[in-house]
Amino acid sequence: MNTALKDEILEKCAVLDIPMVGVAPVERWNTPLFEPWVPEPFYPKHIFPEAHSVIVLGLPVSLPVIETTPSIYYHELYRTINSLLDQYGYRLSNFLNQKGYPSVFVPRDGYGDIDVLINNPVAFFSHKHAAFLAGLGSFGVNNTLLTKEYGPRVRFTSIFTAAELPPDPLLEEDLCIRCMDCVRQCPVGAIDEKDYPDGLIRKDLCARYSKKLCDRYISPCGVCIKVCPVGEDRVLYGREDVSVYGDKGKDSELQDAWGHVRGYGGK
Ligand code: B12
Repeated sequence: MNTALKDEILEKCAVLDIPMVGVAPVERWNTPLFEPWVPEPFYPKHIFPEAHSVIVLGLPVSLPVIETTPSIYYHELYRTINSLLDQYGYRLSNFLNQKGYPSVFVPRDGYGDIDVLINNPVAFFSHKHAAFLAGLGSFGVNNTLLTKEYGPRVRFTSIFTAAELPPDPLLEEDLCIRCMDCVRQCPVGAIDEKDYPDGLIRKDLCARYSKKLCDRYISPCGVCIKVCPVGEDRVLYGREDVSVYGDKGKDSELQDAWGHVRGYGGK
């Protein structure tokens, strides 16, 4: 195990202001931790046979911005985070290549257009499973990976590397509190009350709604990650009270601010 190299990677990530980094050995995909599990062609080793470890990076989605969703504000933030994830993945894989460890990064999404996902809502590699196996979080009823730091308001990318890096332990805690706010507030009723993966979301409904928002320049939706009460980011922004997203919050000054933002930049 190359501990010195992992320290270098962590140092590099700290310099780049990447707050979440985890490492999963590729063997972790071989032992399904629940059913259904990702099929074998989606395993890192199947995609990049040289891989020994998967490094997962996470960048937060700023809570006050996603609170305005659907909006041009969240749309632009989403694009910025996506671009940074791809750039950091590319830079880190090149850094490892230069040190003599064959490495490649996987784009943070990996689809041509939302139309593709309406018919086939799957990418060639799942970052949320990678993040789970790298110990960054646990699955929520909303089908996303919840983290202690940002709840589900974090986007991921993964780097496959031949380097044998010390793994991070899986998170033992179950972070989802099953409040069902994501189920109640999903604008298209796509989320099932059952735990993941017994309750898989209605991806067709979610993707079709995203397509509608896309036509208005204000995709994606993200309500299910906005309303989730989990995450230390809520303490930073003083947003522990999630009732502000429901009917109770109708008259708050935050609602005025969100309404204002939503009035511009999209159609
Ligand atoms: C396709 C996709 C979508 C689709 C389908 C979502 C879904 N739940 O699968 C749509 C358009 C609906 C969507 C919506 C959203 N997405 Co999206 N999406 C993706 C994408 C590109 C691929 C995910 C994928 O392949 N899923 C399919 C499988 C892996 O997921 P699954 O169905 O839960 O898998 C179970 C079973 O189906 C089975 N299985 C797994 N793989 C396969 C494959 C096959 C063929 C079969 C039959 C079965 C199977 O095993 C799993 C259980 O162990 C990823 C980026 C990436 N490359 O990982 C982002 C990603 C999952 N999305 C993300 C986000 C944030 C969102 C949204 C909040 C929108 C937004 N950005 O604001 C919503 C949330 C929807 C929700 N509540 O799940 C984040 C999640 C971050 C997190 N914290 O978990 C990701 C990881 C993007 C990123 N780089 O961070 N998304």
